[in-house]
Amino acid sequence: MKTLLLIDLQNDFLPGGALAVPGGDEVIPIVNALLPDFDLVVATQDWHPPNHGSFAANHPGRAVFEQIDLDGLPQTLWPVHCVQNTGGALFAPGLDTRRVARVFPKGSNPRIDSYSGFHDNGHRSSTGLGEWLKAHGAKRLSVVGVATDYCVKFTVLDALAEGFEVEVLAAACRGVNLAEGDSERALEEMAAAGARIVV
Ligand code: VGL
Ligand code: ZN
Repeated sequence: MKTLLLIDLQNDFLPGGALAVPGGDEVIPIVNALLPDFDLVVATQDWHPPNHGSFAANHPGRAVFEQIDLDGLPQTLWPVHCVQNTGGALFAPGLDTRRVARVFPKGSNPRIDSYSGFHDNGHRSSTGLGEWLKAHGAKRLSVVGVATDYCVKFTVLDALAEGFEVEVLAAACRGVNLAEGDSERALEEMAAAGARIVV
């Protein structure tokens, strides 16, 4: 059984969006073409309330991409993005969502960010994704989406820790690359943790 995980393929992460990932739009047709190869397709959706602590705008005097401490965890400050029930949080219009069996929202607690589709960044609570996948018989996961250096990376690391066999389809992933090479380093970290990187 083959399972595909679509990570955050949302308007705000595509060119023109609030937190645009360079080339994010290029993965949409690649993902659409992959869909028929999979038995089970699941998507994550970054889904923040307007007062989310990861938004620079909610920290007077702080700028986008600065690092702060948020409830005891290091937090990169982002532009306001993927606000619940806004167009930016919607899946890319070109994405074929008909075969998505279930969507797992994440990042709804204003006090903590959630890059991984499985847990928040402090592993304080679970989205239910791991349990759901296991209940549906998934053992091997293929992962695509954005951003390679944030949500893809942390989803893959958590998936490995939960005992899934994981492959990253790198051609269908794009990164933010706040620092040059971040996506390459993220792929190396995922490989070192046991993921197979398919180029
Ligand atoms: C993401 C930064 C903030 C991602 C989400 O989808 O990689 N990155 N929120
Ligand atoms: Zn976010």
